[in-house]
Amino acid sequence: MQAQSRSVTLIGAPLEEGSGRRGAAMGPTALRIAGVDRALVDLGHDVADAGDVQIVPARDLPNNPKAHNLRTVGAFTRALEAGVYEIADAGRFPLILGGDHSLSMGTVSGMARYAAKHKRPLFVLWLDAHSDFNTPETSPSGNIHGMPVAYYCGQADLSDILPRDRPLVDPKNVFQVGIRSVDAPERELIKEHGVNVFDMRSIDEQGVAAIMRDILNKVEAANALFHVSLDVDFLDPDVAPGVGTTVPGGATFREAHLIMEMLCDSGLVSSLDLVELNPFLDDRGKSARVLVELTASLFGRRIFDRPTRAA
Ligand code: HAR
Ligand code: MN
Ligand code: MN
Ligand code: MN
Repeated sequence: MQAQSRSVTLIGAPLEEGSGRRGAAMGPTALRIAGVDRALVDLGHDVADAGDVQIVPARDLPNNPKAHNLRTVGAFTRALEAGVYEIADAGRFPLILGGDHSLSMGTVSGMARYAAKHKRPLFVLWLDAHSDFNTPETSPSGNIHGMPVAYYCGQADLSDILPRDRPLVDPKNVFQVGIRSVDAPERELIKEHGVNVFDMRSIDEQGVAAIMRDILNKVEAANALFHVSLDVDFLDPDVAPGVGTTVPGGATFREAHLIMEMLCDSGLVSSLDLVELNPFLDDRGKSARVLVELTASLFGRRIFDRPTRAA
């Protein structure tokens, strides 16, 4: 199958204040140096780079000791929500270069607004070692990059940050794959709200192909828009060491690759975040290059064509 040619807009989100350390703000630069734009152009896509998102200071937001740097994260959330919505509404594919994972509060919210405009649900594929479903109340660290799913699903309070009428994501439409680090109160919230979790044990037992087929069938049946959020720590630290929160026992390069190829074949993906890359901790650009390779696979790079799935 020849992958469809797409119009893609890159947008950088140099945000690190949602994580507990410095370095992720260099992520967009590293991804550009690793050639994310060139990889897509070489595959025949129309690529525009909107540069880094411009934030407006959010001095109206409260300081919350349980949600560190909420003003900075909130400013990025507002700018990314609007930016991603506009890119999608112009008929283009938003590709967000992060930045720590708190940026997904904005990107997913923007796609949720775009989906609602077209009366479609938004489904989310969350590729991560972590569930990121803490609230400021349950978080052991106060770092907002452990909370974005709770925020965009409405379990943490978005109403100070975005207008109250903004659509939220149904937790039952969130599919998390690769999970291997969940805090105890976070686990209770996940069970209570019906987030779909495929942890590393599920990958070992079922394999990523069966898991992805199941998820893609649900996206298709719901006629949903589909946002993919790829956290570097989804991958095993041997594959991608350039991240602040490595957790052993992650996905292999081949598993990640197959997921991207299946996403490509499905033609269902509407937007993509690349998050948590910390170039300061990377090994000679290795992790940035892996992210670019995986992005290329999602956009159609392949070794040989495969027969299309029977309709
Ligand atoms: N669960 C921990 C916390 O909330 C660690 C979260 C780390 N998050 C990320 N993103 N690296 O997935 O503090
Ligand atoms: Mn439209
Ligand atoms: Mn994450
Ligand atoms: Mn993570």
